[in-house]
Amino acid sequence: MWGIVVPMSFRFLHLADLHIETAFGGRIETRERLLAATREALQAGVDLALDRDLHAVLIAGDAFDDGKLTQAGVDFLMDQMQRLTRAGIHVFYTTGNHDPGSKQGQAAQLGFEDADSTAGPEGGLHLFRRSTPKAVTLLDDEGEPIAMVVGAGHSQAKVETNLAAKFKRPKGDVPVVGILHTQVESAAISEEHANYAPSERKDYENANLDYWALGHVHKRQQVFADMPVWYAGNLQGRNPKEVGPKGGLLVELRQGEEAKVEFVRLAPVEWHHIAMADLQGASDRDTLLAAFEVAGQELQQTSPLSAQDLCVRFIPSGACPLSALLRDSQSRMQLEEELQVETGFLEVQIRPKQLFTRRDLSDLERTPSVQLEALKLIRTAQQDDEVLLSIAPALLPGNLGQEDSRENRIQYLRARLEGLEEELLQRCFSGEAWQ
Ligand SMILES: [Mn+2]
Repeated sequence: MWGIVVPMSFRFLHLADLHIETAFGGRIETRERLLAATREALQAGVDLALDRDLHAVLIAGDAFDDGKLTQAGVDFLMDQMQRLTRAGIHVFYTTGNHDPGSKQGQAAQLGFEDADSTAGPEGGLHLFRRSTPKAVTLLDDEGEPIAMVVGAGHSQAKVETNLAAKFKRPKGDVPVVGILHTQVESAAISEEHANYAPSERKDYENANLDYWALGHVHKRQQVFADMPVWYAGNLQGRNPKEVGPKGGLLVELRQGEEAKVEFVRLAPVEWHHIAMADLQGASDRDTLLAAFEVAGQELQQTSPLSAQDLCVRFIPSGACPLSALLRDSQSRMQLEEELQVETGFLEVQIRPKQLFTRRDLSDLERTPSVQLEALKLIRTAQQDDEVLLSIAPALLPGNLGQEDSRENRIQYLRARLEGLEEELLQRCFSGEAWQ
């Protein structure tokens, strides 16, 4: 409506952990495809930024692995950056543990400028490589502020100080975005990443920003349900652990409103896990192969990607008459090759997990093994309190305290043994006892 000024929104793409040109596992074909895929994913992100006419692209660290980026990689990266700046799109790049910002490091030599306090309407490449946060105000054609981006970088490879704690909301009535490579200690799968620049909930509460573009943990997630703190995850899954669609977060911020965050799929290749828990009927090799193929087809039908862009890890578990075949690395490799040809997937892996062949208990009785003896001992201890107490150490680490009565000790010890019988049985059944 005329006369009402709608506050301008700040629109950007949040990317992180590009790891362009890093080594991968898998077949040679898979490695080559993934190498190209990391580049294609970035290119797709740049295409999207141009297409949507965004204000900025934020790269939250680990754009590459320092010392491993070839000249071709540098050229590619900078070509993409220049496509953005030519279109008036700013790039804010903060350094991480893999691409630290020391003078000798590659990040400092790419051609980015150390972040200044303002950025005009023409596009620019802004680098945060020092541990003290710096605020950049983005200005529109009229010189009016649109938003502020506050960033700090890793100045060397192993930053152990909390960088997030140094962030403060700058004054002004435009949206403020923080960009940082950090290990938020409570984030999902954070235990799989090195604890660099560790941060915690209260840092984000104190800073009170409108959005945090984080990098480091490769799993995409909103870190706190009640705060706009996000990991974009890595851009392209590079190994079997990095499953599912990968890409970036498209963010729209309006002063006084909640951030609008939308995931955009950019990775051209995806890793998937397929759990195969129902293989009891697979008593011959052909039936087994067919079961894998059917599961593969189901994945294919739900994925927009073509078979040659899917890397699949099958995880057979539970009872299966052919568990020995699947557990033997040589025959498993042959199965993987056949499945790869049959399905057309880029990569096929089979990784059994707690797979066993069901046998009669009487089978166990006939074959002496240490597992069987342990099984018997546990059964006795479960039934006979004296035996249970006799095998327990005098000092128990549990929180028994003043409650250290006979009754409580027994209860505590029983709880410790729970599930152990099942585990041993499985080991006996899986044939481990005889190998
Ligand atoms: Mn990292």
